[in-house]
Parts: sequence; structure tokens; C-alpha cells
Amino acid sequence: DHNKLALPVGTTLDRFIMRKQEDFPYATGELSQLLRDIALAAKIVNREINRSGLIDIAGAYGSQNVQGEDQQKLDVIANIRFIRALRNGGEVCTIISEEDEEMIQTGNNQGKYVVAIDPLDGSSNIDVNVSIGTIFSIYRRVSPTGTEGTERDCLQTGTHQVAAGYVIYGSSTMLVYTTGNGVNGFTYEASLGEFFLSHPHITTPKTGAIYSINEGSSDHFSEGTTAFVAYCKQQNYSARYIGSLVADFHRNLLKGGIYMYPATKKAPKGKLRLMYECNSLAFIVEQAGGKSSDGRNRTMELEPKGMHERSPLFIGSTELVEKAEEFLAAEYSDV
Ligand code: P6P
Repeated sequence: DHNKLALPVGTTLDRFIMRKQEDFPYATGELSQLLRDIALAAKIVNREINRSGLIDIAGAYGSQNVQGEDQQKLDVIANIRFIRALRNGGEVCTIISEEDEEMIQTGNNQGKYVVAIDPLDGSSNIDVNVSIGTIFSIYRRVSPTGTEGTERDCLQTGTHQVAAGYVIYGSSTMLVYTTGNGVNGFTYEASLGEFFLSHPHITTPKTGAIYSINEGSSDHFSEGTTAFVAYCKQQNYSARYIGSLVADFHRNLLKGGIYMYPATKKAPKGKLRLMYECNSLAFIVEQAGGKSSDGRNRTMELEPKGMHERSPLFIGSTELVEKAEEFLAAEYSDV
């Protein structure tokens, strides 16, 4: 039937969401609406980011933000915008955000979903015009509706994700997401205010010739990480590290490669956050045929202990992640 036809490039995000909802006979539309709420916030944040380049100039003429205060940092603005869109959308009861220590209750106690979000990752890159991104995961709440969401709602393993995605604000702005049936990419046309399907059914190459890691930290790498990086060099792979997770991940997803933020002696759990960076990208990469682990354990099976806990991340083409795990296994066997 027409639902099974691949939707043509150029389909709008709205139509895509509606058509995909039809594939779920019992869907009642809340997740569809939640995805639309996220897309709306992404459009608003995209506009703020594009304007921010001018704020310094405009700032000299006293430009102020929506709250009439002095220009806030973009990650604060993005956090406000995503929380407001999710609160107004009504489908989400509770949010955990990289920007807030505590859970955020939206007041929608009937909401069936919980969102974990990094509203603007890598925002230190914004002033130098490097692509930055929003990263999010969506879970079904486990506590009864009609009450506030709980920590248990927020600390589910990555395998319980209902959807995950990222927005990359770059030379063009894209929304890439999965609901567990493959990965699709949409490119934003600002003049029309619409996301259009531009990358249907994204699959990541089984292997690749790109490795992404901050080699400035190599004095603090474990033996296994050091050995795998040496292997990449012997293979004449290209070193590509932008220092903006979404930009590095997105390039490797499309071209093949591995992104690593390993445990180091300084950061024994690495730097990246499990709930709204590692798990979100792990769901996407697995749905695209890739792999994600902490160097040993599948990222999506890690038991979260805290909302902001960190995890080492080895993510990308399956063969490269497995090769890295081989090198790291050697150091575990000593244990
Ligand atoms: P480092 C940006 O601060 C970020 O969270 C990711 O976007 C990026 O991949 C990583 O940290 C860069 O960290 O330690 O290499 O500067």
C-alpha cells in the first residue's frame, strides 16, 4: 500500500511524520506532535544562532533578547526555547537538560513522554562559526500519568528510547532522527520555514577511513586507546576532529568513520553525557547499521545512575568500533 512506498525526497517533515504515524495502527499522535514540537524549537534556535553572529554588531546598538535582558549565551537561549516548546506542546511531563541540574517538570502530568536533551552542544564553537547541535532522546514515562515524572522515568537504559535525534546548525541546518525504523535526514529551508526530506533512510558505511579523537589528550589515553590510534595511523586513515560532537558525528555517519571520546586518567568516565549525548547518537548509529560502546559495553545497555553521568564513547562504523574494542579488550584482560 502507499504507506510502504519510500517517501520522495522533498517531502515535508510534517507529511513524513503523518505518513509514518499511519504505519502504526495504534498510534494516537502524541509522538508525532512531540516531534513537531522539537522541529519548531529547532527553527527558532536556528534563527537565534544565525542572528547571534550579528548581535555583537547589533549589540553595540543595544539589541536585547526576548526577555528584554542583555543578550544571553546561546546555550541558555536554546534551553529556554526547547523547554518552552515542549511545555507548550503538552506531550512531555518531564525533561532532563544538560543546562539544568534538576529534572524540569513541565506541568503536563498527563504527558506520556520524557525528553533528555542537550539544547546546544559545543556552543563554545558558535563564536568561531563552527557547526553546533542539539541532541535529544525521547522515552515513554514508566510512572502513572496524572503525576509528575520521576527519576525512574528519566534514568531508563538507552534500549528504551522511543526516538532520538539531533539538529546540526551548520552550512545548512538539518534534523536527523529515528523512531526505531531507520534514520532520516531533513534539511531546513529557512525562506519557507520548512524541513524537507533530503537524506531518506540513512545508513552508515560498515567501515571507514576517518578517526575522530582529541589527540591533544594522548598523554592521558589508556594503552588500548593509544594502540588503536596508532593502528588508524598505520592504516593511513584521515584524522578529522572539529571539536563539535554533532558535526563530527554527522560527517562520520554519512562518510564512515569512528568518533572517540575515551576514558582518560583525567576523566575516568570520559567527558560526554550518557543520557543526552551518548545514548541519543547510539540509537541513531545502530539504526543506521553502525555501533556504539563505551569501549567494552554497548552504550544503550549501560544502566544510568545519574541524570548527568558521563560515559566513554566509541561510535560509528561497526568494523572500526569492533577493532577499537579489540585493542581495548587487551587492557581489560590484564584486570
Ligand atoms: P575536547 C564540546 O564542548 C563537546 O561537548 C563536544 O561537542 C565535543 O566533541 C567535545 O566536547 C570536545 O571536547 O575535550 O576534545 O575539547
